[in-house]
Amino acid sequence: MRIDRTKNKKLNHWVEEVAAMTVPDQIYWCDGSKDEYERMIKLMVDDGLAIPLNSKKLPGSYLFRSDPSDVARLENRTYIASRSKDDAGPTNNWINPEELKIIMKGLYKGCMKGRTMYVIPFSMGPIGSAISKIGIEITDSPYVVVNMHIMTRVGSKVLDVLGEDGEFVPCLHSVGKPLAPGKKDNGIWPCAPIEEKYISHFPEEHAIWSYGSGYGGNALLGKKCLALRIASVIAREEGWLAEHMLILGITNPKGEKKYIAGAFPSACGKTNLAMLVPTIPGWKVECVGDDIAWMKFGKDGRLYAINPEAGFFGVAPGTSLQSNPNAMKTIDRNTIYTNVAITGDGDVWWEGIGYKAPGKLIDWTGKEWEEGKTDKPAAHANARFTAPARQCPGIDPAWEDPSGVPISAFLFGGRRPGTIPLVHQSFNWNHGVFLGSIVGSEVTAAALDLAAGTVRRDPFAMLPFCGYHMGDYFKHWIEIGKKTSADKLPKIFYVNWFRKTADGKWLWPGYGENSRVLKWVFERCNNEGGVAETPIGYMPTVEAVERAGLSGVSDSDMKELLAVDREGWQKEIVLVKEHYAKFGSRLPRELTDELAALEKRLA
Ligand code: SAT
Ligand code: MN
Repeated sequence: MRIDRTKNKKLNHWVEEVAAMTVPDQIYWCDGSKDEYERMIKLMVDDGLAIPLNSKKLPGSYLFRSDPSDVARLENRTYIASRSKDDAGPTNNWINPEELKIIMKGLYKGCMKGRTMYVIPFSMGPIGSAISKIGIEITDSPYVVVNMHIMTRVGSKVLDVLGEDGEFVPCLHSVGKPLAPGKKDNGIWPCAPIEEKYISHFPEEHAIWSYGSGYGGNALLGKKCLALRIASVIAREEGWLAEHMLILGITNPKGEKKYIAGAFPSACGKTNLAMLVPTIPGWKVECVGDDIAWMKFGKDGRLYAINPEAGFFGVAPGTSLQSNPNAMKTIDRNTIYTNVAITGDGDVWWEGIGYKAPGKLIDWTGKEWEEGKTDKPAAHANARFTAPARQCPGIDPAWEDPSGVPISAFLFGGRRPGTIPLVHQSFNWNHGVFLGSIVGSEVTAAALDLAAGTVRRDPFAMLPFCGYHMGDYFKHWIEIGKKTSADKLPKIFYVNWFRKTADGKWLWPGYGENSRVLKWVFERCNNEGGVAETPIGYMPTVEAVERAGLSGVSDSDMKELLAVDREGWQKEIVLVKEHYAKFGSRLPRELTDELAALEKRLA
């Protein structure tokens, strides 16, 4: 088969090669049009894979139900196949790239029989921005096509930018379920058995091969695979940052605006923070992105961030008008829902939506479900919405600015019921990198084979997303701090919305009230705000966190939230040493120095 659909020879050749290996019935080049989106949806409705939702309540929205084995990212089937095992480091699964290619080529052989092979040209970031990157995803899943339409910028314009010899990241994906002649999916979500699923990254080649899963980050290859794992590798080569961070703009009552980026492990309310509605009068927060930030130095020596994505792929359960009103308004139209429950009249429902299930539902597995009749949740815990970012009422006016937005502060945080105060600020850049390197969240469920109460370290919230050795990644952050003057670097803060009292009650209300902490962060960026120097960093004085109009947080609560728990930190140091030991000689000296200095200050 000869392909001459584009001027880009490398792309034509790659498409030919993949088609020869996977043997699809036909090849379709995506143009990103609305018409194309609707045709794909219709195809899936006709095949029983998509269910149209109530067109009055949720116009243009559809429900998909995945296979029960294909409901989330699969960390243990995700590989970094660098030539040397050492370059993948202790936090990644490594396989020899040659061996992996033999295995995967075996799986890809004829895997698209009976299906259409879609070629999706997409841009991560505004098309043509100097910070953006082009990817081409080849997939046999129309579900992936429609999701990529929302999550990235798809279409012919991308091919124009690519030109004859432009660079792209090849992203190969198959659901791994060839169809016999004349057969259709017939309402059954296509995927391969778990032991055949592979989500593979070749960091030296900047290439992605994914097989066997149709869900989320395993299949929408622009997101975690390209925008984090491969981009982190490219960012290190080129001297910029590809981070698992939300980006928000915050404006004070005088109209002064700053942008803040923040990294939090999963299940810490990142999307809620990105879309926060402040409770303090006169302050405004606007959303640039909820998951990923790419940052490069501008001519003025400051870091400028873009959101490489164009949509939100958010967790539905727990999203309500109380926890995230902006998200609820974003997903009331043109939204793809996956694995939520539906009501009798074709509306969606999930645990934590803020109201009781209205009568009998159909749960995410397609079975009848009634409140109290079963202890299984109606929506899968990782059920998702895919919605265009432009639909968010709080979207920042500069969210598609090709030059990005200037970042004034970084936030790090996790779920920590003890030890870590509500907020503290690093003394300087390297101390801030230290704070990022020790990010962790307390494990709640019996997940991950860790006892409840254990802290799972998730440095920079990048544990599953760093495409190379985490020790080298820490070093890269140290190096970034040397590229400009200290006053131009973002200030670094560690926040913790999840402090509990000894008897297990939340000390801080969270959600919109977190704006009170953002206000202090904002002031610190202007070298203002009441501040005390402590052994762990700069902390707000009790009066410095605005509490007017806040109920339920007493002076003594505030003192507890802003105390330096020396004993707790001494225990923390022991754990950080264990954590650091994993990185061996690749752990930068600067971080062991920071740890030693902290230990000394606490003594
Ligand atoms: O499935 S995604 O990787 O896109 C989202 C997540 O699990 O963090
Ligand atoms: Mn994420």
